[in-house]
Amino acid sequence: MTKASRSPSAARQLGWVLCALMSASLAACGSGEDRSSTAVGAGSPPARPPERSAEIVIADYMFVSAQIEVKAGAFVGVTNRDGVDHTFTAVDRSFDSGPLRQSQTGVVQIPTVGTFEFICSIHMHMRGTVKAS
Ligand SMILES: [Cu+2]
Repeated sequence: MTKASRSPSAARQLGWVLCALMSASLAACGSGEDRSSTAVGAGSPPARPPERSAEIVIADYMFVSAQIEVKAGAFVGVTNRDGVDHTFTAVDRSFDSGPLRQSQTGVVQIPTVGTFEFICSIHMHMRGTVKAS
């Protein structure tokens, strides 16, 4: 219930006039007191990395924590701790990290509700299951 008080525009105008007088025709009044002078750039805010709901580690040609449960739409991080490339790939291709090198982490989004078997598409015996509710 606070009433917004009027800004002291007189002081602001005085500063502006002084600045205008001093710089005369230079038009160099760069003080940022006029908010309309702050250009809003066309650039979008920096993209935040998606918040991950689960982490899977690949080690010794196996998915550690190979059975996970997440919400549909969740992001899952997969980190390869082996010296060879692996992937984190849904059997039905609902998601695919692509090849992950040693120490590389990929992030995939689980698209819908369902149970997704996943494999490493390079080593097809590596398996696990994501259950999305
Ligand atoms: Cu592999």
